[in-house]
Amino acid sequence: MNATPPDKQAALDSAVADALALIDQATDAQAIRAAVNAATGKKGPLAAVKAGLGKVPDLDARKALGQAVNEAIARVEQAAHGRESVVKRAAFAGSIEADREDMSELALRTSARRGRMHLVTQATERLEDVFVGLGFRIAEGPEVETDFHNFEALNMPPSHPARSMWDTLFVDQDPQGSVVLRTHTSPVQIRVMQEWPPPIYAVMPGRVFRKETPDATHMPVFHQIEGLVVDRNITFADLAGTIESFTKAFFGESFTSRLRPSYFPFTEPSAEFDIRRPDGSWIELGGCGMVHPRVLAAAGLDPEEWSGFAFGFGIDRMAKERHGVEDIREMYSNDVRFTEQFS
Ligand code: FA5
Repeated sequence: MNATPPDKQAALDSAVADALALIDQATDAQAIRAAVNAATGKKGPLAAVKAGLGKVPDLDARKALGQAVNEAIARVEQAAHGRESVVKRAAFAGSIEADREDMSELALRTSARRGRMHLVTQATERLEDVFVGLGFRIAEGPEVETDFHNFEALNMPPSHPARSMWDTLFVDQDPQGSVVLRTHTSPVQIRVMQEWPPPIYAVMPGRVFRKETPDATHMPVFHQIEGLVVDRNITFADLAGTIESFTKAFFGESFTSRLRPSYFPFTEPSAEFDIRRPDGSWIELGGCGMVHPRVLAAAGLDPEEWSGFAFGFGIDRMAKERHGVEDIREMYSNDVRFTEQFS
């Protein structure tokens, strides 16, 4: 069998090499097909060799050359197929990358961004738990109060000097001065006594308002929890015992309490309630005392039959003490990084 003439074989080899180089560089199916067509198409080098077949006189030589041309075409096609599958896989991988959804923000929102209750809410709920454990019921009253409940029924008639103990915010409503933003939770004592028949064991948490400049221990809007006990034969010892039990339950066994003589128009005798921290320092948390007979009478109870004690603690100050927060204003900075420190 005659071999392909060397010059023809060289032309075929160089045409195939050119085609393979183009195919190798192609990055999409279109470019691959273009490279194939350039080599095998009608005007391509392989077609030119093929066209010369008729001029080969020897039959065997013609056959051999025809076979060589077919082999050259097959090599180009094979290379094209191989390259096509590589390009296809790359395109698929690229489309997956392009379609990828960034879920990282979603993950952040569902885990790290889970909310926590505000320190004051946490403290209020804990206080309620402690007092419910001691046998108290929970009551609430309005934040916008009448002068009667906020002052008068609490033994502070109009122009009583003790009214100036609270820097009052008035509601602009006629008759002027008759409606206030409650300055303390003590008016809820009156409402509870008016509604519930004694014996009464109640705590009344809520928001209160005073015209005050914020500083490390004061806010113009803050929270108190009022306590009221009305029963027969209630003494100051009951008050002191309740406050000590509460101190240990809320702050822990390493804290103790003391009562310092003080003055409130609605209690007699009255006291200030301080707690002693484990480091020996004292901090004032609230006022307390035996319910004044005039207050019992104003709420419709007979002071000869009933006696009681009351207290009012600052919840924000308690939360501050319990968590060692330096400045009460930090609790209202609305900075999540602050709140997240407390679970
Ligand atoms: C009263 O408001 C009385 N009603 C308490 C009371 C109730 C006495 C029942 C007797 C019987 P006082 O103004 O001292 O008292 O406030 C009580 C507590 O609220 C304070 O000890 C303090 O812990 C807290 N407090 C007062 N003013 C502020 C303020 N501006 N910001 C944060 N906490 C405050």
